[in-house]
Amino acid sequence: MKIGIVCYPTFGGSGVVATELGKALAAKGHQVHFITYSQPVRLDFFSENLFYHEVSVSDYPLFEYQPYELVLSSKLVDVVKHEKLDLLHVHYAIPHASAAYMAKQILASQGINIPFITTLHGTDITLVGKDPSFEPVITFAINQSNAVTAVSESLKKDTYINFHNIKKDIHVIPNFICLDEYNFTDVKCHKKIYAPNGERVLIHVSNFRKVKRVDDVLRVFDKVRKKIPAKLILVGDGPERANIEKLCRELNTCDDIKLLGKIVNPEQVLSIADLFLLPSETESFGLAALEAMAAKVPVISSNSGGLPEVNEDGFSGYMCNVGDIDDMAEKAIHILKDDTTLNKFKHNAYEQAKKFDIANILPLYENLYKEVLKKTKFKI
Ligand code: GMT
Repeated sequence: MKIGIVCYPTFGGSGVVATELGKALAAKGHQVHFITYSQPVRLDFFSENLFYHEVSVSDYPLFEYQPYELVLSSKLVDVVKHEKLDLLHVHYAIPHASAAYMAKQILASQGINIPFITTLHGTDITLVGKDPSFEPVITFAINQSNAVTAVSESLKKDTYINFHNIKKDIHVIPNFICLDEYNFTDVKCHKKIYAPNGERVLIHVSNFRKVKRVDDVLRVFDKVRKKIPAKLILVGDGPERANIEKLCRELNTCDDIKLLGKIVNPEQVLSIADLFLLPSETESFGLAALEAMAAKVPVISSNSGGLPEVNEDGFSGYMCNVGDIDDMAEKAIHILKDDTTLNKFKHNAYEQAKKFDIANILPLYENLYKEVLKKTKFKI
């Protein structure tokens, strides 16, 4: 198949999922064309089946806001036509689903039939999308998609709750992980850099937005290190960074915390950690938790959104109510207190990650593509 993928090319989980999906499809012999405003961060190598088409919006003094969606639609028309794509798969509804709809209509007027699949990732539904300033367009674009997927049962449910006029049947296809990329042998050596005296290493990876509750990460860590020698690694960056730095000074924990900034492939740093903290307000799936488990790191997460579909309470880690830092710290101390318990949780975390191996999930997307193509082949 010839597939066009539209996504946010930056550090967000939806872009990571879209890029890894494209790479896996290309490895299976499909031709994959990424259509985005910059090269996806994890698309940094050559493959005969992978192509990248940049969407560039030219600046004009009249535009206070650049019309990205229109330029994207035009680019989609061009790429579909000239690369003879079979279908488009857009990740994150805003504004990708409506841009795909527009391209589809333009192409239909030229006798070209291009179906599009929309994958809902989270905040496009739970935060931004349900805002009245977006809602009618999102509802329309979802209904016009040839198929819609959501990354968890929880997100599917939230979509029907937040958008009353959705008529589409939503397929749940969970996020996935490429387990082969998590096979490190030099863990002990790297761990010494951050934990020279054998301290336990806690880690958090996110885009440091309010919804991630990074301040809870610091407070939990503060409680843990009062009982167990520990270090904290923070990977990522974002709007809460300044508040986090202020809080670590207030708690007097800065010497035990390393802020590493944005890291394109966090697998290696995850592999030196003993415990991952994800106390988010909401998380449609929590790809970061799955990445941690693939690196054999148990997870203490909140129990909101799709997290219960990813983290198994008492097995791959624990789940606590949002904001319950005492409970999170208590569960963290339980996991970290001795090597036998920690190793059991590490083993379980990896077992849990195996359920989401790409080998299990990729066929779900391929089958959906085939189904969509069969249904739409002769329709314009
Ligand atoms: O809202 C975000 O955090 C960004 C978004 C993204 O584009 O990375 O993340 C969402 O999609 C991820 C991939 O499907 C999920 O793993 C995250 O849970 C989800 N974030 C939220 O629901 C907050």
